[in-house]
Amino acid sequence: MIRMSLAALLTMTGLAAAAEPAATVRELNRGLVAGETFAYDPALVRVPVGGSVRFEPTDKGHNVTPIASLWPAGVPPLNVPFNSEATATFDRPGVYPVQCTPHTGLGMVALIVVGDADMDEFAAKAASAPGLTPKARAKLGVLAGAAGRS
Ligand SMILES: [Cu+2]
Repeated sequence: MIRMSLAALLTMTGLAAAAEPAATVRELNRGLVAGETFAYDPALVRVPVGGSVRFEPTDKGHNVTPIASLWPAGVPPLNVPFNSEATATFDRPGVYPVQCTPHTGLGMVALIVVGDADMDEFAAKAASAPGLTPKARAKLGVLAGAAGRS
């Protein structure tokens, strides 16, 4: 019931549900890196244009929201409510940074890279974008660097 209504919601916002997710991002209370708390796993996802990402509330108390100052212009925001599973499809190339509302200050952010994207340009924007906590900004820089090398 929840999944159906959420799928309808995502379709309304232009992010349609997909049957075959290209990637799954788990929401965790403990990151895979020693000492890291509250993390998406993986925090860096690459999908082709038209690819989809499934968000899985492995641990409770997390959500997925856009980092507004870095979200691609003209693309409806992606919002996955707390403790909800959702699949979003990305139809336009670009870099889509997301955060967990209560844990962005602890660096709970992720990057979804769709198609070919200029990671140097994104990293430069992230370095000066307003409204980012220091840990979120630092992690976005690391993720953008990793994406640029892959
Ligand atoms: Cu969280």
